[in-house]
Amino acid sequence: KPRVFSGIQPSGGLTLGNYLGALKRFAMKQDEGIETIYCLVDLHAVTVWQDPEALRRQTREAAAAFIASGVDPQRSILFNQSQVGAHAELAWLLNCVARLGWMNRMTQFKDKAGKNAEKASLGLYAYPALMAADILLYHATMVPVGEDQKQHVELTRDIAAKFNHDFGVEFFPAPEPLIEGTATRVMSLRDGTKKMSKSDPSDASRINLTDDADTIAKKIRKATTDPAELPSEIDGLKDRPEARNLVNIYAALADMTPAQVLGEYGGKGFGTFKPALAELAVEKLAPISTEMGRLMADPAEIDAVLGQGANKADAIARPIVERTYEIMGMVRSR
Ligand code: AQP
Repeated sequence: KPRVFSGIQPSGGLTLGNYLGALKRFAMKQDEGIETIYCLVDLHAVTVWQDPEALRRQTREAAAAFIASGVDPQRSILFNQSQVGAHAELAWLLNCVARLGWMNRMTQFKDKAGKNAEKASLGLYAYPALMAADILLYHATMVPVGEDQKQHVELTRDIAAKFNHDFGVEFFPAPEPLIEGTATRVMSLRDGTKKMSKSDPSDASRINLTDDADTIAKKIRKATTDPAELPSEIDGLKDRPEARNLVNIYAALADMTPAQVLGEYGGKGFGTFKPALAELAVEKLAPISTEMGRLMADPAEIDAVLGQGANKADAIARPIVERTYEIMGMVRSR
């Protein structure tokens, strides 16, 4: 039976990249009638330092962003990871299945640890094994993610296969990464070769879901671009990462293909295209930030939603982690 699992770290305010690469598609999967489980991965967030008060606020804000983007807690399971203990339990078991050689190939660790990897937390190194646990704990078959997470889903497949092979079982199904649409990798507004990221020190590099209309318009107006006009064919975007990024963002927001966008704006300059993009972005994002503001006014209600989601998640996860202990030979007697 198809089952979708995906997550987002509440490690800062969410960006347009998170919205187009993840949240918008999460709501679409739910609306296709597939069973959907969505998690605010707070255990992943603390692999780098998080101020405790900020983490609490960001977790609630991320929950509000999910709901405002169309994830309905009645139809999807929405919860924060640390409230379902089985995530950490299965992660430990999978730490003992994953191989150091596999972990050493993970590019996200290299990117996030930077030059001084000795100073990175052990948790940051083990991050992909925790992510494998998140997915396998629900026997999820589909994982909608942005392009940056593809390698981790592939590692999850390797961990599942090794577990099944080592214990001679067909227990964990191999999940498929779902990387769909024109916004699988939204780039920084300041540098078309870098991913738009909530942890980028430059606020001008990203659009936050909580930015007001003026801020959104200003950031798009100031986005780095070359001086040429937009081409009429996709091929013309090949060596123009900044132009390509803005066209892809427009396409994803408008539910068009990049070719359709160029059909409309090919031959026009950024003086025309940027204001049109800003208007479209404000039109699509303003209702989300308004709804987030409304939900954030009642944090107790958000906490209640996350608690109910955690109960539903636990009902699926607990038997699967128990079975994993049994398969591995641990005595279960209570
Ligand atoms: N720029 C992006 N374009 C498309 N998809 C993106 N995602 C993130 N950035 C982009 C997708 O959002 C989901 C949640 O990501 P995450 O918050 O768990 O971690 P991340 O990928 O590390 O995202 P950030 O924003 O870059 O966070 P920081 O700065 O904290 O590392 C994933 O599906 C991701 O692909």
